[in-house]
Amino acid sequence: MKDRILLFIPVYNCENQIIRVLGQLDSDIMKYISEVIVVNNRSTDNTEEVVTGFMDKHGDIPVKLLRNKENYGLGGSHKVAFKYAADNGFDHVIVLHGDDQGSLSDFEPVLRTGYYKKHDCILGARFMKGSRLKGYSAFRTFGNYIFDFLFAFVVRKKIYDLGSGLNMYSVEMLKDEFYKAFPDNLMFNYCMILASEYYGHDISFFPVSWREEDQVSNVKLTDQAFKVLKILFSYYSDPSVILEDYRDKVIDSYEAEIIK
Ligand SMILES: Nc1nc2c(ncn2[C@@H]2O[C@H](COP(=O)(O)OP(=O)(O)O)[C@@H](O)[C@H]2O)c(=O)[nH]1
Ligand SMILES: [Mg+2]
Repeated sequence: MKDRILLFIPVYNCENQIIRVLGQLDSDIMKYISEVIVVNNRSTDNTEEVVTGFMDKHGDIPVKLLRNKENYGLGGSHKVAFKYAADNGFDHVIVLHGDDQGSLSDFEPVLRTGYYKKHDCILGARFMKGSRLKGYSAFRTFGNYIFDFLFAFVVRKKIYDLGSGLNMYSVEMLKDEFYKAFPDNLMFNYCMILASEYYGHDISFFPVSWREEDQVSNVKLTDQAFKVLKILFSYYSDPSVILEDYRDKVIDSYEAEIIK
């Protein structure tokens, strides 16, 4: 039987970029994807109108628009989407950020060859042989190499990205919600890397392209760097810290309403 693959697009104030992301959903890539969910994390701009406008024009593309009950952050949006994937019988879920920094077509070989079936997660890598970066300063690239190296040391496998915006997960691996108490913010992906070592998930990196043009990054570089190091060192001294609750606010159930 054909795998059921869900494409999850997290969006937060992406009114200018989301139309380009949805424009990537051509027939070459949609032949692999059963459904697309755009998860709006309570944007304050016209992101939703742009998405519904696209849906009206392209009735043939199976897109749904969901709106989080509260602003859950990027990590929280992952929790909404992972649960949706499990509840609705999907086999795999692809994450593609809604701010048009990545290209879904970079995963076409992964999908065509069935490479995704061989691993629990395929992580898009920006800092690997074959990766292509546009609009990234040398400093930022260098910083990422250092962090990848530090994580690699702790988890004892090669790490080529701590969290790009293009990743693919097997839903089987996500079913027990080991990630439920991970941070709801942009730190979510760092914990997913540590979890891969703790739970023995089989992760594999795949080189992707990444661009920064008109996007507004919400990562505050130094602030984030310190927080990441703190989690990394505490995990290094005692891996069971991964079981702690990393959220600022405990949420029992991450819920989203289907808008359209
Ligand atoms: N910053 C931020 N991004 C969110 C949130 N919810 C969903 N997102 C989406 O998460 C993705 C990554 O966020 P971004 O700020 O661009 O981070 P960066 O690309 O890693 O610098 C984008 O597609 C956002 O639209 C949120 O609450 N805050
Ligand atoms: Mg971004």
